[in-house]
Amino acid sequence: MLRALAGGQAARPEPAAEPAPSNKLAYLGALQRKALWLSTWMIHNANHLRPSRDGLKVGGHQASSASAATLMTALYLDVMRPQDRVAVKPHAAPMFHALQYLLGHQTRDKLERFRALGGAQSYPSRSKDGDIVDFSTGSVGLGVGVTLFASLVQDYLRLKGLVPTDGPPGRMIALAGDAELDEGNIFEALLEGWKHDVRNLWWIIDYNRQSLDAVVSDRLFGRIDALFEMFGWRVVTLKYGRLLEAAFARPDGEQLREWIDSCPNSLYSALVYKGGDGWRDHLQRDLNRYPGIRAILDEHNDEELSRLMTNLAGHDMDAVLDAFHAVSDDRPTCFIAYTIKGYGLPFAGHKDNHAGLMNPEQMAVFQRSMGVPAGEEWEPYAGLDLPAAELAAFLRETPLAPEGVRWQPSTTIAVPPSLPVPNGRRLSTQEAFGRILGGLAAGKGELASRIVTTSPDVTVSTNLGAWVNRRGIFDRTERSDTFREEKVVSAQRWAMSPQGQHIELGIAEHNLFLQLAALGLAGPLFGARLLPIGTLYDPFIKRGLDALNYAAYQDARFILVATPSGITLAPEGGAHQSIIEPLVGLGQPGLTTFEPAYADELAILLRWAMAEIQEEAGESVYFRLSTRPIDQPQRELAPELERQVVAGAYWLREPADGAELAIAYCGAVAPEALAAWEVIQEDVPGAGLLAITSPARLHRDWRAAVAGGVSGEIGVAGCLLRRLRPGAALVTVVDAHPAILSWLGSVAGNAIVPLGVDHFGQSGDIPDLYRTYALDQQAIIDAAARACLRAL
Ligand SMILES: Cc1ncc(C[n+]2csc(CCOP(=O)(O)OP(=O)(O)O)c2C)c(N)n1
Ligand SMILES: [Mg+2]
Repeated sequence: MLRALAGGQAARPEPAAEPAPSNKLAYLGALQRKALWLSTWMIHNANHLRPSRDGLKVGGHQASSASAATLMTALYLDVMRPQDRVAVKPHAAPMFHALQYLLGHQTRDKLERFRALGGAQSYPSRSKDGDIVDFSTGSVGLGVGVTLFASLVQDYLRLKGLVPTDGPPGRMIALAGDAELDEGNIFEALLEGWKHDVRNLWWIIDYNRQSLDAVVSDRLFGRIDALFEMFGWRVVTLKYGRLLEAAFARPDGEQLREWIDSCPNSLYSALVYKGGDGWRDHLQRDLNRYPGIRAILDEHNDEELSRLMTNLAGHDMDAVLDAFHAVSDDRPTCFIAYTIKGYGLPFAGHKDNHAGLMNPEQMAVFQRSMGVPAGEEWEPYAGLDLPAAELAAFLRETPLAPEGVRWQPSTTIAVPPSLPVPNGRRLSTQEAFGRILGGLAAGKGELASRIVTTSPDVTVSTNLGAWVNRRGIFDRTERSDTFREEKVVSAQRWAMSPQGQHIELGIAEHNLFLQLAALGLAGPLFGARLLPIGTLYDPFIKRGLDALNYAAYQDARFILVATPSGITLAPEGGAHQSIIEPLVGLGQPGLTTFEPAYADELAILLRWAMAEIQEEAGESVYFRLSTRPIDQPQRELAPELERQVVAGAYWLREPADGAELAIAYCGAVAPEALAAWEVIQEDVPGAGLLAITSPARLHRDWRAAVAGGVSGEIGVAGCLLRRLRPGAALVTVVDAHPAILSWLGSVAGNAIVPLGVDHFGQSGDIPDLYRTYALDQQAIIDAAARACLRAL
């Protein structure tokens, strides 16, 4: 095992000057015991005592919780301060709930309904467990990563004076499973954090050397400490507990250390599982090489030997407290805490224990060993050998005990009734976006001061240039723009300072979404609302999709501007053209998606989005924009039309009542749809042209309307399409997968021919590509003819 960092008892900072109260260790020891009991009992109750109606195993992670019992008890009941924020490793949720219960922030009812509807969640969840959770976790690696970006957000707010700075900053803490470090996103975050000189960050690795399938290889962790140190982190290794350290200090005791250090992970784990006689057997076999161990074997019975050999520092409260309290500066710190998965439970160390559950017989034995009387399983202090009143008083004094301190209130930022529409006869939506934001940057209002933009190395090419020129790039320190100082001409200023309002990221879309998750939680996490806008290339949404889902899952609020997109990005070819992203936008909970065609629509929608992300029941907003300049309608949008733009669709050309045909388009193909409509309406007088700004909103509205059970209710799309004859022909056209609109055929029973792209793109110009992929004027006219035939 223990081979991994053999000899590497890394520098542990000196213990804090202030001594711990003498009985603190006893209280924490007792409460840790209770938290272990409650975490296992809540899982047992869910699996064995609650009646099952579906025959499914309920599950829960007794071993993962036990592994983190000491670390989490130390954190929650002693070390953490109200301003600290934590991402708990997903599979320690039961331990988390147990500790919250002891603190008085979780109810017995929810524990009894662990993993049931409305009960404590399987994995800590902001949206389901509420105010006790800082960061949701579940998809391994993301919780760890988001803490890094949250520390950057904290700096951003403090350096600008947007939050009080008289108190110390919070520490952003991730309690990570060791296998989480297999996820690449952690290292992407680490690189980005180094560039931004992140502070106040603690990553505590529960190094139990087990993942889901088995015991992990010894090799990786041999490099982990060096890797963190390379990025400027302090590494504190918590390897051996006090008992083992004392044994090593005996004459020849070093031989025991050597034996353990050279023991492979899998053998150590197997012996943990086998217990005292297993250890004795193996140690005796090695006495020739390590004769100094004999005295230790002679002086310990099997039970004592087992306790000694499993005395890793991650289960030694004294060692854990010392290590945590010793860190008082803001340097990012990685604690590698050696632990045993399932510590204290019958399957401790067994390679298959990840989803293992104690059976009723094992649980009965465990209950006796915990001294918990039957019927008092949920009692907070039953079976502990310290007076309940003292434990309760100790808990009341812990810094996290007071109610209502975690989620911070923040004020709403006023959004003006309208944003100016960029003028120009020909514009792309991307250019319009850049100009609207550039206009806001020039203003002095509070709205602009709360906007923060971020982009993974595509700031300029997604048209954030004007914004950045005016508002600057954020950095903890002033950094001059060398090109400007050297008088090299550039349209783009690139100076950095704490006042900057753009966070420039390296190319890693995962990082962008984690950054947006953290920025989008600035209100509840730190008490100051930000209006984050992230830009990226549309096809690379796929690159960070799990992190986008993660951000949405925890209800972080932000605006995502994805551009360029589709085969409309013609010469760029298939590698840069997006196809399925609008479907992602439609399917992703927590996200509202728009694909406007014209600048005036975008101005309305961007304003709406800034208000929407601040609504209690609002969502984040995703815009899919294009680089194709198109002729702009010269018009004043009436309030009713504005409402329709937001609702998702309006008639660009009204149909006659009972019309035989309509063309519905979305986004950059507007000119082709318009040109086709002009030809078609000569043959089919009264044909309509429907402008769709949000397939996603239309779909959601339609679903809600038909699910509502009101007879004849077919929502916004239905009301629009009802203008046509029942069963009339409908052609939909979009530079994306056609499924994004093809469902429209079923809204009012139209004969539909959906056009769109369902093959990889390729290089070309727009006329060639639109012809090849059947999006051009002729393709629309042909599709209309086919739809009319189907509609007969
Ligand atoms: C992204 C992702 N992939 C796979 C899983 C399934 N999974 C759950 S736990 C786990 C292993 C976790 O091991 P570790 O992080 O060491 O946790 P611990 O040993 O503390 O339980 C895996 C692969 C997941 N939750 N998330
Ligand atoms: Mg593990």
